[in-house]
Amino acid sequence: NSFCTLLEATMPPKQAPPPMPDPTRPPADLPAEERYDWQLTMTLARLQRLYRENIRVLEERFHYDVYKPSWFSETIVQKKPFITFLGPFSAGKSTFINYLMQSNYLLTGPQPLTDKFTVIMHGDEITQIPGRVLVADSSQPFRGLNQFGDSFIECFGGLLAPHPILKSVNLIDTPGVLEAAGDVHQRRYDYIKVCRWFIERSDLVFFLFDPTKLDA
Ligand SMILES: Nc1nc2c(ncn2[C@@H]2O[C@H](COP(=O)(O)OP(=O)(O)OP(=O)(O)O)[C@@H](O)[C@H]2O)c(=O)[nH]1
Ligand SMILES: [Mg+2]
Repeated sequence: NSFCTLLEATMPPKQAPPPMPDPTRPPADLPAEERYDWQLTMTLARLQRLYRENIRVLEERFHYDVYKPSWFSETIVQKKPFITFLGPFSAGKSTFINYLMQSNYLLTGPQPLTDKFTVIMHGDEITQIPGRVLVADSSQPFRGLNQFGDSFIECFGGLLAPHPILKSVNLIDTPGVLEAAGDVHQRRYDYIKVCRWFIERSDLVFFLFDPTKLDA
């Protein structure tokens, strides 16, 4: 307790934060079709602020993330739903995402191609973000991925793209399951645990299979 009191004494005095709009009362001049999005954005903003002002402070003070990846904070900070694509290699995961985006952002082809877990997020122009940058950014929900080590972080990255779908969701492209491909492609991180991490945080998971290779 005395340690906390000492810490408090060294912290700058708190300034009253500016008031936030009431999420249940959209501006009267807002068109009806934009009301739902406005309410959603405001509710999430308030939740994030509650987290930032009341919980993050405690987490940081007691180094909570050293002991346990912060499940609660990640869920709150994670603003957009995750849609994850899983399945064997060459099932068409990247092709499907490219089709959704009406683009060729992701490499596709008949051999195992995707070698990174890639989070596709909204941005004004196509930009690659190294995994190391994403896992270090406390405003992003990826800090927990540090537990899988450097070998994994090298196989993780972000891609900003300007498609409007990405304003509502984040898409996650994954490297395919390599059962049939032998040791050549053996991974230097725990693929199953990483998949589980993404599945647990996803709102929707697509498993893709090639019906002509169901024996693989
Ligand atoms: N016939 C057919 N071919 C497809 C379809 N979807 C993808 N392909 C082809 O299948 C191959 C593999 O597609 P990818 O999208 O790279 O597969 P992936 O699941 O991302 O594979 P990895 O990244 O290696 O895990 C490519 O040559 C695609 O052109 C489909 O619906 N029908
Ligand atoms: Mg792929």
